[in-house]
Amino acid sequence: MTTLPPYARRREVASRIREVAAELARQITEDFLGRHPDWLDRYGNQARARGVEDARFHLDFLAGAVEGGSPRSFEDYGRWTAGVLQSRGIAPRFLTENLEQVGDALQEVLDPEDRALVQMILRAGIDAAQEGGKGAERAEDDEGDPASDDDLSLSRSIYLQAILQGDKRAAVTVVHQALERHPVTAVYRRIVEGAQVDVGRLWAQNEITVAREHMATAVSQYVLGELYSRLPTPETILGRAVITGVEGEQHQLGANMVADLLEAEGWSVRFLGTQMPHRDIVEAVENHEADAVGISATMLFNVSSVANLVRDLRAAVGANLRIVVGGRAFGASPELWRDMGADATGSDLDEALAAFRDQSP
Ligand code: B12
Repeated sequence: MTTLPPYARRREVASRIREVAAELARQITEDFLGRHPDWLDRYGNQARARGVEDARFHLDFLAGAVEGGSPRSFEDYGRWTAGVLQSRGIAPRFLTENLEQVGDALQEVLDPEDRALVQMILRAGIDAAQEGGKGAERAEDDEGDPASDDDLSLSRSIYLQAILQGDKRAAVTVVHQALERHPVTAVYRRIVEGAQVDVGRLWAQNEITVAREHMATAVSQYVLGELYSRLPTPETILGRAVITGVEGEQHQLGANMVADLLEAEGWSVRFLGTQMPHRDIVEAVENHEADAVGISATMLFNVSSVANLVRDLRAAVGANLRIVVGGRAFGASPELWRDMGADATGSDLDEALAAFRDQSP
């Protein structure tokens, strides 16, 4: 087992991988198509464009896993990618071949002392990909639905059907009915979040189109607005917070939930959405005179963007600002929040709220 180098070193290696990623993705794809000329016959120029895109994705995710020091996150990536490709008719052996190419190409450009770390993390992904995506589905299922036989599970599946049909009224009715019997955090997490995870799984398995996924998410976004209007408005202010995504991150529903529930607890919250230039985030934190900032990232390749924002906030506002980071990107790298200088993390709504209350572990 390779011992992990310190975070600062891992960040440098990740940054080196990102620096060469565009060029390596092109080289790897040319080399792959040279070995498999039939792909050009079958997919035409798309083969090249898609190949470069995929190889770039492998490299960007690998950089995220290296920065996080987390073989498990690249293992998840290997399993997930194998599943996505398999459901589109591409066998896992092509993925493992592609990932082996990534390893070979990186050997040439990395310092000798960094190669073992990168190979160890890459290997976790290759081994998982070899299993052919088995288990990817289960991991997603478990994530959103700890108990499967209660009425919240039933609400989740009715809600899922409603959002897949683009039926706002039905979706709103399901959550309103559930609110009569369950706490609001359970409704957010078990119904809205659970169904969004289902939508992701259906997209990954090629069972719904991107358009359908967008429509379903637009309905959930609307439902969050509806739920917001039903949240309590406490009179005492617990503190002031800014919640935001980072540059490069497009997922914002999770951060939106955290922002709304913090507000319901008594925080004065400004929610910035995502894809904001970091200097504007820093300015918003200063203008709101925030005591705390919540930073959300879903994609593993955005963890360095979160680290950059933490650094910029510390430089501008100082050590007293409470910085809480979270989102799916942190799921398989349990120590990363600490490494990047944040004060706390939380993997779900309850943990997120506790992290702002300064009760995190
Ligand atoms: C909707 C969606 C999109 C939408 C997002 C729109 C929007 N307005 O948010 C769009 C279309 C933009 C999108 C794009 C992409 N997506 Co997408 N997307 C999803 C989907 C289906 C739902 C996301 C969601 O709403 N989840 C529900 C929320 C509530 O959950 P959450 O974000 O995890 O938040 C919770 C916790 O993480 C935590 N939390 C969140 N933020 C914070 C912050 C703090 C401070 C704390 C403490 C806690 C915390 O609390 C929340 C509540 O419990 C997911 C499936 C999934 N499993 O989530 C895929 C998913 C995340 N996407 C995926 C992919 C691959 C992509 C794309 C790469 C697709 C592509 N080829 O273009 C791009 C990447 C874009 C980018 N650069 O960011 C994959 C990621 C797989 C992987 N291995 O990483 C997923 C898992 C789908 C799948 N099963 O394959 N996506």
